[in-house]
Amino acid sequence: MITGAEIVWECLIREDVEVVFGYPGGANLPIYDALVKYKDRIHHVLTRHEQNAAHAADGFARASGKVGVCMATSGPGATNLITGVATAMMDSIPLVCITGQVGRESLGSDAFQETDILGAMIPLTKHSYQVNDINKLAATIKDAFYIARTGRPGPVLIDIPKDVQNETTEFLYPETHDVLPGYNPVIRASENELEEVAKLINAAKNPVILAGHGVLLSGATYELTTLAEKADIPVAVTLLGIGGIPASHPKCIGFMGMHGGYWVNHAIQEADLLIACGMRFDDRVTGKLETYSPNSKKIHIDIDPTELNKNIIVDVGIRGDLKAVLTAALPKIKEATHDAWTHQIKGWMKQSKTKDILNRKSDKLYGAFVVRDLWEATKGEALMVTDVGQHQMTVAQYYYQDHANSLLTSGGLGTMGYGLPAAIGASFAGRKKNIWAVVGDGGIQMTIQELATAVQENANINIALINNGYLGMVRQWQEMFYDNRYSETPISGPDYLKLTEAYGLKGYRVTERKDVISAVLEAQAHDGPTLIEFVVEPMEMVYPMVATGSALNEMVQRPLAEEQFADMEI
Ligand SMILES: Cc1ncc(C[n+]2csc(CCOP(=O)(O)OP(=O)(O)O)c2C)c(N)n1
Repeated sequence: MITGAEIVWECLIREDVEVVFGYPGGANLPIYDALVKYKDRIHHVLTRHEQNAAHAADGFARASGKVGVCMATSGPGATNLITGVATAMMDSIPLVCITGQVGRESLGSDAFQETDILGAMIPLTKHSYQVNDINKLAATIKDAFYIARTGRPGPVLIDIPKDVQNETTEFLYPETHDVLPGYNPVIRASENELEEVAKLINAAKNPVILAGHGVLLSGATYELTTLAEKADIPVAVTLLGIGGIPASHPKCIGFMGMHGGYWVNHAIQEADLLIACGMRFDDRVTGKLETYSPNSKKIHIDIDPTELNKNIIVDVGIRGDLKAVLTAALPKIKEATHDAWTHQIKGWMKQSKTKDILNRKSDKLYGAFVVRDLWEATKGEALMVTDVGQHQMTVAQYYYQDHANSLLTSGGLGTMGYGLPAAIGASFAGRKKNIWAVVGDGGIQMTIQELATAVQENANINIALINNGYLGMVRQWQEMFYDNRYSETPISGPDYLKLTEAYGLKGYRVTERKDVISAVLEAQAHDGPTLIEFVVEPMEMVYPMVATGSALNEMVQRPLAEEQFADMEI
């Protein structure tokens, strides 16, 4: 006979969980007490806030491809998880979140630290459980892992009343998950659907593949790249699709959407066929829906049927695992070349390069210069994590990512504060890559207490803090759409060098471009967490930009600066 609390750890061990991120409290004390027995088999990371336990589990999941696990107590502990869980839900990240709850006899009585976390989490999770019978605990945990990682991945909540944690029973871990009514994640495309896909691709003159997060989640990089090569189709990537095809691959045209490449958005608008792979036509990638890619036929392949015909009506919508669908479709696709189309896209690219900040000759330190030099110093091989804001878009634009699952960023929810805890989580994924968290001075101050976690764990992460003294992305919108009224966007912060010293990590400050690469190399060579504060130009803008309500190709481009190379070689 073992306790419910022990069952939790026994189940996690059987699910091959090696690391858990969490925070103890009254209602999960039995679980934490039982952990003492399992310490040699599971590592627990004490984050400094439950939100960050969820972000760290999310970063771990994205970097490892496994299910991330986080824990919190009832009431405020559980509600603190919410932002992290919602972040994971929007980006289809598999998590199992275990919360303590008040005892069953107190449920519904507004007991101390009671919240209806089950009710609160239902819209924010893929599935949620409250386990009121200890004999169902092990099977519920088994099902939770199965649901989290299969189909379209997502977070699953398991809320466990304290008395259930204390009860005892025989432990038996089920061999397989329960039959879950209505849950059938393994769907294959029909022959008819595949024929329709092939017919459209074989007839297209100006096709574009749109590669989303589903490419990474289904491990379809090879199949997608093969399709692009075989039928000579340019590939545009979404923010979370970055790395779905190597950035250096000749068929990869780059990042699409609000801050995507001018040439990428033009290609999408002018295409005669879009092949949308594991993406969801988010408003940040479509611009104004009514004017989106007006002359194209559209194929959409996604594991989640609710995504098909949700934002964009398509000609062929296929529910299925992308890797399986592409594998089945490939033999039906004819080899082709689209030279004129490729040439046209290159022409758009050339036009826009003159306005690229990287071609600006300047002694000033811009965030984009930092990211470009970080890319060079790390040879493009770092595992990149970002926070949310201008620097995030700059990383998407200028850290040319050749590897899958190597850019971790909050895409759907856009959660400031994500970067630092997610990088800590990623450091437990066992990948031998340098980890760089690029964060803004606003975002880092939302979860800055995790510097202590990084130090306690001696996490091998490097933080590139892009300090522009503003909530930069919001300031950018105020400059463009609110007549330069910088309402509540100037933001101060601590002396970061003193702060790193106080927390006990290695700190650097860089104010000139010439020092960027050497600082990056020095930080990387240091064993343990580091932070470099890059003091950058405060009024920098991220260009190009599609304003809300504009068509995708109505992009505001960077004005040419006088200091720009006039006779630049492109
Ligand atoms: C939790 C949260 N609150 C508010 C926002 C709105 N928001 C988006 S970007 C941004 C500014 C971010 O500033 P900073 O972290 O300094 O990065 P920068 O844009 O300057 O690179 C804000 C406030 C958000 N995305 N998330």
